[in-house]
Order: sequence, then structure tokens, then C-alpha cells
Amino acid sequence: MTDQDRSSGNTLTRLEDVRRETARIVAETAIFDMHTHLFPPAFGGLSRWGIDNLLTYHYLVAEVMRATDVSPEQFRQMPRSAQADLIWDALFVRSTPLSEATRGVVRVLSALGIDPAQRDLRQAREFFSDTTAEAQVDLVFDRAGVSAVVMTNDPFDRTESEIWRRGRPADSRFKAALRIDPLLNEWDVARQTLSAAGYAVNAQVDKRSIAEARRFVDEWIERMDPLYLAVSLPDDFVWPEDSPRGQLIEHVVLPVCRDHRLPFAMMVGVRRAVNPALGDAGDGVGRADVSAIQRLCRLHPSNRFLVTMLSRENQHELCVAARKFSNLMPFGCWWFLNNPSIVSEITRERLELLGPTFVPQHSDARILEQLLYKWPHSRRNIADALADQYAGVVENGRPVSTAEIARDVRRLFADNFLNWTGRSSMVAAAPAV
Ligand code: FIX
Ligand code: ZN
Repeated sequence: MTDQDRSSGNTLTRLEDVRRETARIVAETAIFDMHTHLFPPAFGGLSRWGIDNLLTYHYLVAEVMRATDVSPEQFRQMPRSAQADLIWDALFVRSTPLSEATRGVVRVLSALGIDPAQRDLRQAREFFSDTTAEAQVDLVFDRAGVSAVVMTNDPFDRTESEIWRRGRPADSRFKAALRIDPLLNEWDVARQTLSAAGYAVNAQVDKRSIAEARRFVDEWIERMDPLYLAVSLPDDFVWPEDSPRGQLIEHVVLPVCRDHRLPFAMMVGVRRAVNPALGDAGDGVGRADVSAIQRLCRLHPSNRFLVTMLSRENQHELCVAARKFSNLMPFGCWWFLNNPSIVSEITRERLELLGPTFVPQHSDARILEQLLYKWPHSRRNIADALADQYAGVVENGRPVSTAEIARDVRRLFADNFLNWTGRSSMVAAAPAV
């Protein structure tokens, strides 16, 4: 790169300038949030926002179970507003909100101008009753600097599938991702849904079932126009696998992804229902085998894989695997990893091993306003990790320019994902905030 190239932005040689400019650019660059559980208001009850939903987030449900004597059964039977009151009292009034999930709520309330030190939820409830879902989407996307979010779209969910059958939602800030967990992880359940919808599947994953499952997936791709297909997988996932899941991945998912030029997103390492009484809050984590991912990438070079792993212990191996396979894109610090100390560690090892060729984070937001804490928290850790890398480059004798930093941050926050999903036309559409 010539001096002229670099001079398309200010050239930085002083470390304090590098840190300040990196923090500024990271704070100002628009995010394309590539995995959430958010929905536009047109999805009715699936679209979650507001104080009661924020406080009954399953991360906080797990925490209130440790802080009170209320049993999961008693908690489940309470109305949502009473659950929210209990959580507020136990985790925010009678305790200091130190955990990531509680600190997040404090940040959301502050961002909305609500006093987070109140002893009850009256002020918060008044704020939310004075606005609408639509207005709140505009406000939150704007303040979080998020240009678009990718939903998690489940064709096996009856409520959701009926909404899709009525037509694609009009809000272009919400993109689709076709989630196929039941198809791959619970064939006995999935085949009943398929049969009921008129697909002639058998109990075995035989030729006919494969053809019909393929027809099902093709039709849902047509209906949703997803940016990728996705599944969460347990920590004991292996490849190749002699199972319904192995057959369906090999003969349905991988060919479909090739034909439609879609990546396959695998979220590996979840142990579902470790404590079933806790519902969504009862899932756990296990260390998975990265060699399964490597084999998939090696045996299927024409497929592109987006991969996130839930166990902290798998992160370094996943980076090394991505160095070997350019059809592997590591993404996000998923779920129990989305804590500042771990985001910092993972982002640093990814930058050191992969440069700017990964997707550092997704929010996994389930409730709209969570974008107002998950992204600022992540931005801060990503900015610090990046600034240290740039400082190292400058210390080694090469200046960096603000134009280069802006380009790298755009890659990390939007372009890597959009290019990977073959949606480079959306790259230019993602505005800076
Ligand atoms: O499987 C997933 O997409 C997970 O992210 C969720 O199911 C999980 O409950 C969650 O919300 C994690 O953040
Ligand atoms: Zn998720």
C-alpha cells in the first residue's frame, strides 16, 4: 500500500491517536446483526419488546432462581408482570446488578432515559405504555447503530409458519434465516409436521423422505428468502454421522445450500435441557469436537459454513480450523460467551490468527431493547482488541490510516457476513451511523 492509498484517511502514528480513532470508528460504524431472535411488529406476539419481556429474559430467569426460594414451577405459574416484579426486586433492588445480563438491563434503562435505581417498575412501565412497537423499532435501531438484523425463522413453529404463509414481512430491516433444528435433531417430531403439511415422508430417512424433505426446504427458501440455513447442534456432534441427522445434512442441507448458494450456519455445543424445569433457561454447554467441522469443510469444499461454538475451550481450535479452510467463517461469541471478559479474549485470538476475516459478534437479542446493551458492550471490547492490534502494527514501524480502520471495521460489522452470504449488493446499502 502506498502513502497515497493510506492518505485517503488521516495517517496515524501516535498510539493515543490510534486508540481514540479506533474507538470512534467502532462506535460509529453500522452493524448488520447476523443472528438474533427478533421479529418485526408485523409478527405479532413473536415480536418482543418492553420492560416485562426484558426482565423475564431467560438469562435473568436462571439468575432469579439462584437469588430467591421461588421454584421453577411457582415462577412459571406467575403472570409475566409479576415475574418481572420479582426479578426486579431480587436482582436489582435487593442485590447489585453485577452480572452481564443485569448490567445490560441497567444500560437499556439509562439509554431510554429511565432511572435504573428506582425501587419498582412504575416509571419503566409508563415509558413503554407511551410508545408503540413500530416507534420503538425505529428508536432502538437508530440508537444502537444497527442497520439490519437477521431473525431466526422456524417453519416448524405453527404461529410463525402461518404468518409466513400470508406473505413476506415488509420491513426490510428484518432479514430471514431458515432455522431447521427439528428437521435435523428430532426427525421423529419433524416428520409428523411434514406429513401433516402434505409431504410424503417415511419413518426412515430413505430416498422418498429425502426428496420430500428437500421439497420442504426448497419451498421455505422460496417463501422466506433466507440469508442462510441454520441449526444448533449438541456438543457430541460428529461428522460423518450415521443417523437421520447425518443423512439429512448430507443429502438435503448441503445440496440445497449449494444449489441456492446459501451458507449453512452451525451453532455447536449446546446441551439442551440440562435442567428441564427451567425451560429456555435450562440449556447448558459442552465442549465439542472441532475435527467434525474440519471434516465437513474438507469433504464439502463447495459449501460455505458459518460456525459458532458455545464452549470457551473450542475457540482456539476453531480459529486454527478456519486458517485451514477458507470455506469456514467463525462468527459471534454465543450466549454464555457473550460476556466482556470472554468477548475480549475470543476477539483477540481471532484477530491474531485470522486478521479481519471473521464475524466478531452477533447479538442473539430476543427482546428489541437488548440491542441497546449487547452492542455497546461488544463494541467496547472489539474496539479495545482492535486498538491493541493497530498499536502493535504502529509499534512495528507501519502507520495505519483512519480509512484503513474504517474499512476493517466495516468488514467485521457487515461486509464479511454479507459477502459470505452472497449479498454483496447489501454491502453498500449498510450506511454508517
Ligand atoms: O439456539 C439459539 O439460537 C440460541 O441462541 C438460543 O436458543 C438461546 O436460548 C439464546 O437465546 C442464547 O442467547
Ligand atoms: Zn440464538
